Amino acid sequence: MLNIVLFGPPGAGKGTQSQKLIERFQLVHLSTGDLLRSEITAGTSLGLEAKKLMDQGVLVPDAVVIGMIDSKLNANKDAAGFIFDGFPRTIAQAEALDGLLASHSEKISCMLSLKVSEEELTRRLLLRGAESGRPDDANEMVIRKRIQEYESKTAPVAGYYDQQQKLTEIDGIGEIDHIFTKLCQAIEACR
Ligand code: B4P
Repeated sequence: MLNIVLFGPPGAGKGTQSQKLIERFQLVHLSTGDLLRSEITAGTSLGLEAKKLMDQGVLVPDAVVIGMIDSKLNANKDAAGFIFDGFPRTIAQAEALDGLLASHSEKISCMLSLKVSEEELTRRLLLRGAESGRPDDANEMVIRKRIQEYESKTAPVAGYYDQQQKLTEIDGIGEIDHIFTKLCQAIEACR
């Protein structure tokens, strides 16, 4: 199996690039952001709780997202592999993911980390907020909070994979297709 963690701050291009990578490599896309937004749209109690946190720009509890990933792994046992988009976002989530994959005799192949400046992230997210109306993209204060959450809780996850020699950093500024080519090259190198 090819199991890729696509990593980076909010607005780095994870969702954008995941769409292209799943087509190229025939992988199952697991985005915890998308899974949480589906729960919100469905009006479940999990979705209602998550919405309060997401609208403030803070992370939802580890146990919630780990549970969602666990059930998706179990539902896709025949997959050629997975792209984890926006997960893991804490060290506890990274450790849990290793445990879940090990229980299926699997492991992470590599982590690809998109590097983008805070100024560019804010510009992209405000633009998307204006176009899509996504509440956590509409307000600059919330965007700054999401970037702070990333710096304090999520950025250390890159070190976790670096210790396992699975981390590749990619410049996430520039043409989407050019960044996609660099991601594909990095995936070919880690297969
Ligand atoms: P996510 O849905 O994961 O949101 P995100 O990180 O902001 O989006 P992403 O990074 O995928 O956006 P993209 O770059 O594709 O999370 C939302 C919230 O859910 C979190 O704040 C948190 O509360 C919660 N959550 C999710 N997962 C969690 C977890 N594991 N644990 C706890 N809480 C969790 O796109 C951004 C924009 O940039 C787009 O408009 C795109 O068109 C544009 N863009 C992309 N590439 C570009 C490029 N090269 N040049 C110019 N623009 C580009």
